[in-house]
Amino acid sequence: MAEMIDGTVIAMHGPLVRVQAGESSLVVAARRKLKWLEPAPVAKRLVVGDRVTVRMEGEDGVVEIVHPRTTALLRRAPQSSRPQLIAANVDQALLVFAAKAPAPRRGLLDRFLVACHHAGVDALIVINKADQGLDGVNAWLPVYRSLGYPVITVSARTGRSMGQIKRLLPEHTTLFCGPSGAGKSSLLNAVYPGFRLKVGSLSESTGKGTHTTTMAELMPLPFGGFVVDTPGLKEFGLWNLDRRELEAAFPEIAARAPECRFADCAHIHEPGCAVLAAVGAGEIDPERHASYAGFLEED
Ligand SMILES: Nc1nc2c(ncn2[C@@H]2O[C@H](COP(=O)(O)OP(=O)(O)OP(=O)(O)O)[C@@H](O)[C@H]2O)c(=O)[nH]1
Ligand SMILES: [Mg+2]
Ligand SMILES: [Zn+2]
Repeated sequence: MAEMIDGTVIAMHGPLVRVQAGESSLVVAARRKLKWLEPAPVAKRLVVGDRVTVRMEGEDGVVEIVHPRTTALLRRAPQSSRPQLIAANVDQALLVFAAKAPAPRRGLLDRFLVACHHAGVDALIVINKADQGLDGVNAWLPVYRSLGYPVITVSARTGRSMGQIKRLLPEHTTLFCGPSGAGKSSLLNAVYPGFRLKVGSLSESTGKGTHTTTMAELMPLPFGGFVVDTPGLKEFGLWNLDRRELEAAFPEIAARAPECRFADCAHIHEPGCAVLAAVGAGEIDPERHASYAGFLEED
């Protein structure tokens, strides 16, 4: 007699899937033809965070059904036109950058912010390695604070402000993402040493991370909630964003758009553009506008 068990995908190992069901963790196969409950997702591929129903026949299990996702964080797969899912059903994302090394790239931060907005995932900006000095990032962090994004400066090494991170996590499923070497795994080890995640060093020649974490993994916290450690992302292509959605992901642009002369203004070079006027007047940060303009061209 088959037994049906509901659980959450916590890791993908090639054709095998690790599913957490209550206290037990099962390694099972994925059926070639999975049944996706409605509404069917954009990317029909199992990913960590997916809620599934497994059919167990004795010791052997197979994922049969995938339940609808509450959120799906997508990017355009590198060198491809297909969407790639980073994780399913996360409700908040910590966008982790280092204060100095590897040098934080605002363009990448803006991409993450757009993707989170699109996916309906709350985004928080975490600047790790505060022990390296915050002068560099303090030049631009106020831009993001004034837009309403929570900004937390911490150090996994010294433990500075780690309590702020810990308090965010219970009862949430939190994705840690950011470039390789920013310290995502180090932060998770500082939150809960029991994770014992492998931590890498920065390349001496490039100052970049060396891609130590190779697979996204969902991990339960002893005090409730789940976290997802992810491999560092160099690129983050935005997936299928139309102009309106892109505009909505930039709150400072969306706020001015109704005052533009043309209803379909793209805020690039149109006459009577209230967004460009605000950039000129120093009311919208020019780098943010440059990110917007760059993303608009990508499609
Ligand atoms: N100075 C300083 N170094 C840190 C801090 N946190 C992490 N590091 C160092 O940064 C390097 C990279 O840390 P990881 O935790 O492996 O970074 P990651 O973001 O998980 O990188 P990937 O798994 O490659 O994506 C290691 O050498 C850590 O010791 C910090 O707060 N301060
Ligand atoms: Mg890592
Ligand atoms: Zn405009």
